[in-house]
Amino acid sequence: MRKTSLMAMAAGLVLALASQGAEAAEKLKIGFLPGVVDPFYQVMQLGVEKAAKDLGVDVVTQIPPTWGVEAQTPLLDAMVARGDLNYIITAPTDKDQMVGPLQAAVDHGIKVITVDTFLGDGDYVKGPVKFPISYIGSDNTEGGRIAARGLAKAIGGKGTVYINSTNPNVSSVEGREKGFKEEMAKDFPDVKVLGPDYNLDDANKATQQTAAVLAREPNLAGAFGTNVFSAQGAGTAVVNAGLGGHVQVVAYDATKQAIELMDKGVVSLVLAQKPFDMGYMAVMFAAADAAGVTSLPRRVETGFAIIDKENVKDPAVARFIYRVPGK
Ligand code: T6T
Repeated sequence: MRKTSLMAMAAGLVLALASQGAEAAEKLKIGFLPGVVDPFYQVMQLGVEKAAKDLGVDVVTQIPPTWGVEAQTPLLDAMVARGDLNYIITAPTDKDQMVGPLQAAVDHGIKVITVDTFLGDGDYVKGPVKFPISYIGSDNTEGGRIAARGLAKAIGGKGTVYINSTNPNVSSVEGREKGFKEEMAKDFPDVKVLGPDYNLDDANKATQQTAAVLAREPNLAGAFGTNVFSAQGAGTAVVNAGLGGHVQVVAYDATKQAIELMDKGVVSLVLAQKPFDMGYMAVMFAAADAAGVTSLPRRVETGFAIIDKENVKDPAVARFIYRVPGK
């Protein structure tokens, strides 16, 4: 969704909140708990903060230094213990293990919106987990299919490709792996898929893992990095091995580094998610819920910008590269 139309919706919401009386707007306090420190969530935070400013709500942000339930749960527990939050906007770092801690937040009267990753199977109407107001994020299975088509095209429809990913049981990357494998099996029978290896969201580990695959598979044609650190590691290993342009890399997440690797001919396709929109919309949803809206969609797909060498200079596309002022 374009930022301008988000702003227009927010303006309507401000009026709705105002008509409820200033008190309701003043009372709203939101906790923002993303997955980890990375450019994707930093851009999401910009969206959260912009919406909070536009809508006149308070936000408290806690960002786990590393990916995982062990790092995220204590921060969540501390948010709940504050006792002053009405909503928590979060990216659960495990689709099953974060159900209990987030259910505890709900039991303390805090409403939950998940962004980027979901709980259970992501179907908050009919699935096993129903308490979040909504999931706002990418259709990651579709993103995996797009990545597969892009990589298959880049390698001429045949050869061996490799997936480097972060962790099992994370809805986002799991969807990407699934979509990628399904699409290759369906439409590209001459492409063999290796992996995934799990790097635990560590770019150095992703580099080592990809280097090991390059060493034992001299004919490797391509690699798919399923997020910022996976793509960074895969790209770096290809560069270190002097195989830029010979081994094609598809990168999920539009970091500056992924774009630089595309300029060097190492990365052939970059999938930009819309983290700003995810953050902005999540705050809007919280405000709308607080204003009494009872028909909010339980799932919102925010879409992609698909970036390649041909369109990377087009401002309509380049605006989706993850840019964090001062970083
Ligand atoms: O790819 C994003 C996010 O969508 C995923 O859930 C976790 O990794 C990132 O934050 C990128 O590092």
